[in-house]
Order: sequence, then structure tokens, then C-alpha cells
Amino acid sequence: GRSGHPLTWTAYHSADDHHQYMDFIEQNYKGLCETFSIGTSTEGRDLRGVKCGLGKREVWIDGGIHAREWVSPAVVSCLIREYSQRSVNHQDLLRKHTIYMLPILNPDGYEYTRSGGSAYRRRRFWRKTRSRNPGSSCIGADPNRNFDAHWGETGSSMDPCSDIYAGSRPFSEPETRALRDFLLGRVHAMKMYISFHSYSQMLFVPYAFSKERPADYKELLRVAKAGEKAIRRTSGKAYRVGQASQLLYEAAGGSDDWAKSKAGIKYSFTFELRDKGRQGFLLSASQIEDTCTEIVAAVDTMITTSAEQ
Ligand code: ING
Ligand code: ZN
Repeated sequence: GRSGHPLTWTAYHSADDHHQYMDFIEQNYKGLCETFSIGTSTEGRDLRGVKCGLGKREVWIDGGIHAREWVSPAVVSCLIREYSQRSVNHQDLLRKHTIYMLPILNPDGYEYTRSGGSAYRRRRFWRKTRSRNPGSSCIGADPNRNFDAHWGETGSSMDPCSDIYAGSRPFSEPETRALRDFLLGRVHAMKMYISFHSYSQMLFVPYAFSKERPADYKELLRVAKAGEKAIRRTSGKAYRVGQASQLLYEAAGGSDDWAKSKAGIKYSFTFELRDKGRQGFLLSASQIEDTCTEIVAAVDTMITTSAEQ
């Protein structure tokens, strides 16, 4: 298009459109942002993201772990837009930090939910990856049950046909393996992990596997509450803050629990984006821009308020 890339924030776009946008960012923001890849999906799609910033303190942001949660990749690509345009006015944050943003961790599932035809409705609500399960005709595992943090315990299933199938073993999925290997390679610098899901307008702190709390729970809660307050200030939307195990349900094998307990990333959070169930997974694309605005405010606040004094 006229702007040099096909992405907008008034519609939901393909994984390929996201990739073209990331190439565009790399070509146009030399010195501040560049693309990176952490591996490939089961069906061979590139697990690509954009990193922006020049700082030593690193932040990881992912979206699209679950296929049907379309607002998540839209918001992460919007964060890429935001941080790539900050070279002049907000130099401070990006001088001290480097933000890694990967919009679609589960591109096979995402593309499946976008594929039309007579089975559209069944496909649109697909959640898992698209890997084969030997001995079963059912496809995929739940990537947010596939991490090696109390894997296979509460809130996950050993049935390959279940939507919350934990996989045949921890990190059975190439997508979660890729994220594991990338983060473990950067633990010396990685200070924060943020994962975007939808929906229900919540912001989770560890742990999800049980009501157990990490030793620094209060500090994580302080940062999360500052993020929530920034959302309220920006859009007026209410997000509930707390453990997933308290606010939603207990669920083992999640990425944020793993980032905190196994990778040792101090600040680990999961967002449930808009809305609270009116549209749910089918959130109107007209809400992408406003959701992005409130989340930019939250992420900015959480990064700056977590920084060591
Ligand atoms: N919600 C998350 C899920 O995977 C969650 C909730 C967050 C569970 C963090 C475990 C850890 O079920 C959605 N909507 O996917
Ligand atoms: Zn999800």
C-alpha cells in the first residue's frame, strides 16, 4: 500500500501481513529496531519479532499464544508501531531498555482460525497449536499448558482432543521450545516477561498453577497495580489484578509461571485483554486502537516502575 506495508489497526491481519510489517520496520528504523527470529512453527512458519531499544535491561513481550485471541497479535504489532516511532520524543525508555516483541507465537493456529469455508465457525474458535498427535486423530496442544512449570498438573488435560491438552511432554511443541531456548539464552539481561491473551480484562501475576505466591509477590503486585492504574487513567477501562489461580482458575504449565520459576525472570505477567465477554474472542477490530492505547500506557508504566532505583 501507500504506506509501504499492509498492516492496519482497524482490521485483523494475516501472519504474512505481520511479517511484511516487521520487514518494513527494519528497513525504516535502522539503528533503533530490528527483526529477530526464534525458530519455526510445526508448519514451518517463521516465529518472528521486532526488538527496539539500545538498553541493557531487556523486556520480552509475546502475543498469539492462543489462536483465537485475535486482539493479542494486533496489540503486540501496535506496540511495535509505538516503540519504533519513539526515537525522538521518548528516548529515555529505549536508551535504558531493549524490548523484544513477538506478535504471533502460534502462527499455525492463528492462520487456521483465519481460514474460511464451511467449517469457519469451528476453526475460528481454535485455541491450540496444529501439531500431529501420534495415536490420535485430534490435533494440537495448548501452548499455555506446555511449559515445564508444574507441567500436567491442575487445569490441564492429558487428552489430545482437549482444548487444554498439555502435550505429550513439556515443550513438545516447537513454538514453546523456541521461546524457551531464546529466553534461556538471554536470562542475564531479561528483566520482564509479558504475555498477551484475551479476553476478560485482567492482569495476572504468578503463580497460575496454584494459589502459592512467589517470595516477591508484593513487588510484582505493586508493578501490576501501577499498570492497571495507567489503563484506568488512559481509557477508563477496569482490569482486575491478581493471580490467575485466584481470579480465574488454576492452570499449570503456563508461560508466565515458567518465565518466573524456571527462567528466573523477576517480573512476569499475563494480560487478558478486552473485552469482558460481550464480544469475547470476536472483539470488533474497531477496538484494537483503543486497546493498544491503554496497553501502551500500562507497559510503559510497568517498565519504568519496575526499574531498579
Ligand atoms: N487464559 C489463560 C489460559 O491459558 C492463564 C489464563 C494465564 C493460565 C497464565 C495460566 C497462566 O487459560 C486464556 N484466555 O487463555
Ligand atoms: Zn489465551
